[in-house]
Amino acid sequence: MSTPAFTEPLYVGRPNIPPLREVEGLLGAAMSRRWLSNDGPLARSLEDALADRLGMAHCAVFSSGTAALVVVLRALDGSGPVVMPAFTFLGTARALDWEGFDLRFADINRADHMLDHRSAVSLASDDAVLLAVDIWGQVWEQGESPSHPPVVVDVAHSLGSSPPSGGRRAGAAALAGSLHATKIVSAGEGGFVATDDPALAARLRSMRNFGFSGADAPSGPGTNAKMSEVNAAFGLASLAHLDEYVAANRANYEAYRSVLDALPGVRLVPVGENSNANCQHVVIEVEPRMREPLVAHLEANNVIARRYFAPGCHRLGISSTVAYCPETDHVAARTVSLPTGTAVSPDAARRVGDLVAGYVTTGGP
Ligand code: T4K
Repeated sequence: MSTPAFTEPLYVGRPNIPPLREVEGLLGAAMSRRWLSNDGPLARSLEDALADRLGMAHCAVFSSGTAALVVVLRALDGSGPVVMPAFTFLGTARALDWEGFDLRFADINRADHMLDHRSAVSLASDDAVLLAVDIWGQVWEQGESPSHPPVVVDVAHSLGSSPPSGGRRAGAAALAGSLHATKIVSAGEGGFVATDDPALAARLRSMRNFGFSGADAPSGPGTNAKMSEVNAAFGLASLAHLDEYVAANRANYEAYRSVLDALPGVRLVPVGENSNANCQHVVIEVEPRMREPLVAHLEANNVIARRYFAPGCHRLGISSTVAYCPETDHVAARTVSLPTGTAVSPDAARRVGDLVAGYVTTGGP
């Protein structure tokens, strides 16, 4: 067997790591205070910093992005269906199904992999909530569609991105995100919901804390979805470096683009063409017959690529509604996610691009 191109594995989703002394400083203060969870000062500071960054009036942090999504959909009090794209992390569909939500899967646009407005609206009854997704770090915008239900946007991929036109996105009831280890800003595990609605923010805070609205004051339904101060310390230190992480991702995107742009047999999803996108994911499409051998070829060279997001959520057998999502099927059969983030240098990205280009142009297997 020939020598792999990389001596150490390159992963998709390698965490961005803030300086240890910054985490230590925050953690040390929490330890001195002997306050480790339940709406602690670090969690509150993280909420203020996230609200500021997202341009929203309120933010509540959670134990995970999935918990944030579940709680905000409960807090919106929708008894109707949740319409969501078939092409997203299947964990979201699994968790919402587990919680008893009636899911309807809408199709996506082939060009950018984002939720197709028309498909979503065609599935939405008057009592529905629309869960859109900022896939790969792009920003989903509501557009001019007149009859939208309330919109929650899953911003797990897009912290640090803004709409192509600049400014602030309009119209969403809430933005729900993830601070998982694999995200651009990490708390190890964590999530958040940002909203301009003070009543919704109060419900979110109560629901993540067993339904308490104050000490010994039960007020309604709830669970334990709180973020600890340990996670908040890591999240705060990490958030302070968001702009550096975006710059590293963008440099890697440009390195990949210099090799893969306009290459026959490969389509680089043009996430970075919006100069306001964080480029958290670098994704290519190849012919379905090429995908498995290409992933195996990369792996043999210590490049651990991923098949995000295959299969489409409509193929998991969890919706009562039969979903026809041909664009999702088309895309999910072709995508390969490539390593990026601060653990990958632009030079390494270029070399990974060369591996892809060399394999595809020689016709693969
Ligand atoms: N919405 C969207 C659009 C999402 O993508 C996600 C999560 C969510 C919502 C839900 O948010 P959370 O509830 O997770 O906060 C991973 C992540 O676990 C998941 O957070 C993420 N999306 C999804 C895209 O990727 P897996 O099952 O692929 O994880 P795993 O263990 O295979 O790790 C992914 C890669 O990251 C590996 O190649 C290794 C690397 N890695 C991972 C960890 C945890 C590291 O290098 N270091 C690490 O510490 O789901």
